[in-house]
Amino acid sequence: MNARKKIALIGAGQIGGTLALLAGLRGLGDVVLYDVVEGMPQGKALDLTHLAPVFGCDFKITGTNNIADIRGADVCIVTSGIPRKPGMSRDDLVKTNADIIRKVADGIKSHAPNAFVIVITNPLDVMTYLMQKETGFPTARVVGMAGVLDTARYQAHLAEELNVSVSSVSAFVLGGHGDDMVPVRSYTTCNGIPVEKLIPAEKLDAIEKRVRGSGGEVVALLKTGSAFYSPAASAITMAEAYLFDRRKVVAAAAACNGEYGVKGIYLGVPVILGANGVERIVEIELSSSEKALLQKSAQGVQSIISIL
Ligand code: TXD
Repeated sequence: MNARKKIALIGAGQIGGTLALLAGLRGLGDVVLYDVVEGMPQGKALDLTHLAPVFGCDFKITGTNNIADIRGADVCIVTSGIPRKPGMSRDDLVKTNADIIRKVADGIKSHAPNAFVIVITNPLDVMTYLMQKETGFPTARVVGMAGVLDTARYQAHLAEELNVSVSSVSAFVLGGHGDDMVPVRSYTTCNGIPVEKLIPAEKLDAIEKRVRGSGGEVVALLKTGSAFYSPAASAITMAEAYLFDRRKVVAAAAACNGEYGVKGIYLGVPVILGANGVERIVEIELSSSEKALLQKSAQGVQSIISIL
């Protein structure tokens, strides 16, 4: 019989707690919730331990302030850092969160050297890049979650506009996880029908503008903190693709090595996620305006890397 998988959640805040709930409900394995705040991960773990019997879920969840407890984790999902406050850009976060990522990377390298690492902390593409550099893990085992979420936001608003099921909309949002992300209209369809044939261009422009600003829209409404349900769900789908070798095609921040004319940085591109992590970056032909936007987005990521 296979041993249960171990999922380490680094950061037990809003997203970390939701990740623990979803990992438990979806039967990913046993969960370790780690945070520097004393008592909080233990409290959330105890609460979730009490939830498990309600749904008949046999997952073991522990909370800890000792990073060594992530020992031997199969998957680490990293949310440690500070979230955006209203009016703050994702890039303002760079210095504080970089120091946190360096510490956490050191812990992952020492205690979970074979883990698949999914980074969520903002600024996403840069923190994922830093995680890979600091751990020295193969690039296939370090990936950033943003594209799944940005794509889901695009799908949600397109489905709303078309008044169809979200599952009928297939879309891609590429590029960095910032205001210059690139919704790829040319590959976005409603069950194979190009959205451009169903929705007028001006309406699509407005939807894409909203998608680019969705994170900020949530921040402005919440006033304290940023989105957490949908980011957690998005990372869980990526963890499942790895743990269950789904070979799922998703948009994710991956280490580009010349694909899309981008080299040496992490950027949101279509990837196949399976048992080896990022199995492959899928290159699709983009329109010239989409190409130009992706280049601009890559330059934005590069300029934050130079702050590090
Ligand atoms: O699409 C995406 N990638 C994102 C990213 C979508 C939404 C939010 N995104 C970013 O995720 C956000 O800007 C933050 O950088 C992270 C985590 O967001 P969350 O809402 O979970 O933030 P919280 O609730 O503040 O939780 C962060 C936790 C908090 O409990 C801190 O005590 C903890 O991180 N923290 C640490 N944990 C472990 N180790 C260290 N060093 C540490 N420092 C802080």
